[in-house]
Amino acid sequence: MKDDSKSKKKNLKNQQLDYFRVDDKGKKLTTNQGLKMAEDEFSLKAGERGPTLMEDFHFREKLTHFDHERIPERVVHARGFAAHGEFQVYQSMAKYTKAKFLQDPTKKTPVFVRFSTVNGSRGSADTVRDARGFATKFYTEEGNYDLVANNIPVFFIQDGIKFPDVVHAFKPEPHNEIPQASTAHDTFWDFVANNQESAHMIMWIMSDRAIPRSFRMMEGFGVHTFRFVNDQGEAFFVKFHWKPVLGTHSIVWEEAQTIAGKDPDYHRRDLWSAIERGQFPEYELGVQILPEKDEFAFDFDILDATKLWPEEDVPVHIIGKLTLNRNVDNFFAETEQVAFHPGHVVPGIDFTNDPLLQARLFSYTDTQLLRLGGPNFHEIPINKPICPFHNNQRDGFHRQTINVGRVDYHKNSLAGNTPAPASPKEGGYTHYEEKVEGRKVRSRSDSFKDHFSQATLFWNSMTLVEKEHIIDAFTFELGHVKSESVRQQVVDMFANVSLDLAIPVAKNIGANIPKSGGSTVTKASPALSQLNSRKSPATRKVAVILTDGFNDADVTYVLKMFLHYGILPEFISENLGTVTGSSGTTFDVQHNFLTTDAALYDGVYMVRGSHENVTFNKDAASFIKEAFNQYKPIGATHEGKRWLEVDGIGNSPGVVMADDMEWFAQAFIQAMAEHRYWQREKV
Ligand code: HDE
Repeated sequence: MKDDSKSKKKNLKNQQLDYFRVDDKGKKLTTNQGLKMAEDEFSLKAGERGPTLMEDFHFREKLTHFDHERIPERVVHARGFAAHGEFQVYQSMAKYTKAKFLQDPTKKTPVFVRFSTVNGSRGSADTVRDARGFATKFYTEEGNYDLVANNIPVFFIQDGIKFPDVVHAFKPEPHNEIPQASTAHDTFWDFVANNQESAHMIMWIMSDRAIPRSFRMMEGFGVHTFRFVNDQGEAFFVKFHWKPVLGTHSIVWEEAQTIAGKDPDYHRRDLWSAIERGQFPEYELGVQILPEKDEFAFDFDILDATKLWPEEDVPVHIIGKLTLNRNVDNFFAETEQVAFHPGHVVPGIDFTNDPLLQARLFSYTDTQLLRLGGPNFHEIPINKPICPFHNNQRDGFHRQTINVGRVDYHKNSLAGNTPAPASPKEGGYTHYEEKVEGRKVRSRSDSFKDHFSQATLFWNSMTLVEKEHIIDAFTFELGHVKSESVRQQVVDMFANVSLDLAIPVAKNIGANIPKSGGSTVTKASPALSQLNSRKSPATRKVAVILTDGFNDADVTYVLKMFLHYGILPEFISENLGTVTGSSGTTFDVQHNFLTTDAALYDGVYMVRGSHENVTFNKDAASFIKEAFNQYKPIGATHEGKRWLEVDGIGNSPGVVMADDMEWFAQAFIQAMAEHRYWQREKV
């Protein structure tokens, strides 16, 4: 598998980045001016115990550079992780769009994808409750196209002028900068209660969608309604979706909290190591397409970013595949410096009048000017188009291009009036000629005023267990809100979504039961429930717990089956080093119970061995209990079964015990594909 990944790596590189890659290994140390230095440990001093001299240019250069190593973190989506890959369309989309990268199924377009949390700082934990960013830069032959998406299909607000308000409210409170990367505080919920357009997004944020299992198991949504335009100038409304091939899956809240402490880099590590192993993450691109004549065919406004198009009403057509197949060489140069912008489009992709989208078209360049220190950020290798680009823009901080010649204006005669605008036939971008008329007003169309119907649609679409998780999440969040008034306002607000939601939450947090509320919306959209998503045992991580003297043949057989299904075993024993079976087989031990936690695994396989250790046995029993309470598959063979005798775990759903190894392997792998056994009562 490894060799395969290496050869793919070679083929799929974005060639232009190669030019900038520098490998320092084996080289002599120089200053930034290229001067070889004979000493790098001691500053230049007047006498061995004397003061450092101003003359020491090497010391000054090294320290000055270090002092300036940080740039401002992104104001939102500060914590992120990215990888390179490729995109390939399944069939030509010429009927709907002239975008060249969506025409030819044999063509691979290089991409760079950055995943992120929204709220926390750069150093915050990966598994916090939050939306996730899913931003893709397609390096197309017609210029860069950025699909700057989230893993939630709707947004908190309808008009971009409110973005600073919602972000101020969800960030740590300004007087004491608490809490980090969490919405469980007064100002956020005060915003929610007083800006009720947030209701639908809040339902998603309180759901399991906000605690994904992996970046590899998240959907992505363009959120806004965009436009496709074909060669004949015909336009269609379009919504973009990414569907992960492994399905959409989450962790449970207790795990999210434990992992935030045990492995704050959980999602980073997961993505990085999947790519290193050659288990390349894959996502299919889906589009919902509406002809222009259907603009007003719905009971919501398609320009309203707090609304989704139910997939049952407007089907998602799968049109291509994204594969992430190469990790970055350098986090700062690539992941930190990449600059996305919803306004980076190519011919065939255009905007609509969604007021949230319109605001984004301003904000993203503006933010890069500060973050990346000037107007030339498009020259940073990760941002540079792979096609040639020419215009009369010049100068500015950190300019790299050396434009030759004296003509830097348009129109001109001295350079034959070049660079010259390209006609549409030559690939020149023209904006879709939408007819627009109206008075200048600061107001919102009445068609944007229903804030609750789709929040209820979402609630109606959840299974019982997903609903329970939403109630628990509201309880956790509001339980951290100090203001009784804010708590009550939120409960009363969500009574408009469902009393089945608002009443239990009110009880849990000691608020008054709402006197009115309820919804007449009975519609559900099964596509919104994650439990209807694809399931697979592939890339799931199993803790294999064993001691010396285990049954070699049995364990080897099960591991062979794991490998076959792409399941990843990790060995836990008394000590790191090796563990030895009764016939002498040895395995490398990655962890003991002090260095890991059940929350970090998708399942547990209990092997045990002949060696008995009272403390280890006790720790093993609590490890199993934790995995059991997180509804994970548990398997045990031979001696391992004795660990399951605690608290009647043995007879529960998703617990596989057997001595027939063939049967065991099949049943346990099937249980791994099931992921969670919600029907279990906690012990
Ligand atoms: Fe963003 N957003 N956003 N956003 N957004 C940024 O741009 C903004 C919105 C999204 O990995 C910033 O370069 C406004 C929706 C992602 O680098 C900033 C509004 C969606 C990323 C900005 C929105 C997103 C950003 C901060 C409302 C889902 C991370 C740093 C009008 C479709 C990209 C930066 C990356 C980042 C502004 C709303 C997705 C400040 C004003 C809706 C994935 O420019």
